[in-house]
Amino acid sequence: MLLHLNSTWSPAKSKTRPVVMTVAGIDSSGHAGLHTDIVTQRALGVHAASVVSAITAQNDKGVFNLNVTDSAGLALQWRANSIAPFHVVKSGLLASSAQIDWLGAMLSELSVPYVCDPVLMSSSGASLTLSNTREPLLSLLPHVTLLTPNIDEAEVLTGMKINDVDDMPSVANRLLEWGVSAVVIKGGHCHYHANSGEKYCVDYYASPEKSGWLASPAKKVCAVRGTGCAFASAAASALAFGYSTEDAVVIAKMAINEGLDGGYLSGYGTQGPINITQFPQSSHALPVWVDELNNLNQTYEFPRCSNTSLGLYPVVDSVDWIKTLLDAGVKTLQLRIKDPQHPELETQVESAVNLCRDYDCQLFINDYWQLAIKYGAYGVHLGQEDIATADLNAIAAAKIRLGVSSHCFYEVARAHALNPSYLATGPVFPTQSKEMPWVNQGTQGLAYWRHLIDYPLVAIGGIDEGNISEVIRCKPDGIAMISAITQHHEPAKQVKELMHLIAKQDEDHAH
Ligand code: 3NM
Repeated sequence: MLLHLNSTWSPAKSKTRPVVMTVAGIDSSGHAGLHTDIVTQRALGVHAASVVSAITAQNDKGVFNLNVTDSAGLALQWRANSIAPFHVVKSGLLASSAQIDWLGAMLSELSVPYVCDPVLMSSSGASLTLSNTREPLLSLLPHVTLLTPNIDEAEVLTGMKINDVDDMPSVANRLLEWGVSAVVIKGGHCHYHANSGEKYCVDYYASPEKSGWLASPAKKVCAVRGTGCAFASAAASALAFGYSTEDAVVIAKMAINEGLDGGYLSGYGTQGPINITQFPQSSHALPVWVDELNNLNQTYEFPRCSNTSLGLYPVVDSVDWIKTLLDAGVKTLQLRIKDPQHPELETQVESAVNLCRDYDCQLFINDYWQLAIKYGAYGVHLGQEDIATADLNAIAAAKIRLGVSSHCFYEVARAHALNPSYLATGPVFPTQSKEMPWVNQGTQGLAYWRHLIDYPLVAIGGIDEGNISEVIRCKPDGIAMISAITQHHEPAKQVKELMHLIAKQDEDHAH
């Protein structure tokens, strides 16, 4: 089940939590390893069960002792934890080939996701394993749902060199060829310098279905450790909630960004731990997702909506509908004609644009951005599939507003890269008007996005007169609807009543 957590959500209120089983080592300094895994997983809202692979004596200066658990000890911890179901397995330090072989045997009997953080050495540079574990780790790769190496680890595993970020995709592809379902190579201090002068921390994600770059502006932070453990733990927690691997890496990057801001020096050393304290929820932590690294050189400046309170936002498929709704007083509209072969497509767009201009109504044309440019529409609304193919520069140059659909963290991060005029999020409730592979977000999900997103936010999907009050309480800027208007026996009356409800609650909020 996919769970969205709203801004006031607290793990303590939740009676049942998914479980992540982590196999990793204890770092006595408390800066990394299992300490970081447990703190991060609990902060994100899952239960952290653990299998201790090794107890290390270490600090910022080095590793002074490595006490490795034998296979019988590992098996007993695993078995003790297995009396209850667990939802994801996460591994950090696996300190010997015997431990890796043992974990491989356990995983071959399981079907839960497995996040592998291939820890090979401490950040002080000291080895943390009894022997070279590269070969045994390679044999684990076919079990891996998400592999999270840093640059050094990706180089050791593949034997390939990463001199700069451009080298990351071929290394990730090699790891996919070797059997992992998805990999994210964390760029760490290997920054990307965009033409704008902005320096980005970038991670490269690849799976057979999707690939792309997660980027956040590089920060000046104190010397924190444990970021690798925290990233993998946050991603494992997200997978335990049912998120996809793309969403999991966006959530993990957000958690890291928040945890870096909260990082501190521990008092007895020159370093300290990353400090993740919550399921991520600050807008500045949201990375951008770009399909190509070069897209980071592109900054878009779509005009803002004149009236950012978009209000009731009917989505209709003809000029006849538009006339009716303009007369009823609607101020934001979308023309959505799904058939590109529609015989009157172009005249419908032209008439709709002219009519809405006369009524001072913000009209968005769904999909047909060339026609929107040709007739000078107020805005264009694009789905995620269209982002890669539409000429966004031409839309921006025509000074046409851009609205983008989103359904999950990955899509929000991808839209964020475009700096759109508004972001639509859905489906809030079950809808019959569009084929919908996405889980309903509910009002909890909508409230979460409202808290996180700085853009004008449009709620869509399954909204009607029965549930609109719940939606209004989440304070989206626009409420988009199809069937509750187009299938109503008195659409003009329906629209007036819905607009009245929105205006009334807006007034109540203002007082
Ligand atoms: N987009 P109704 S839901 C066009 O979630 C559309 O992106 C959605 O229709 C999304 O108001 C949707 O009848 C259909 O449920 C909305």
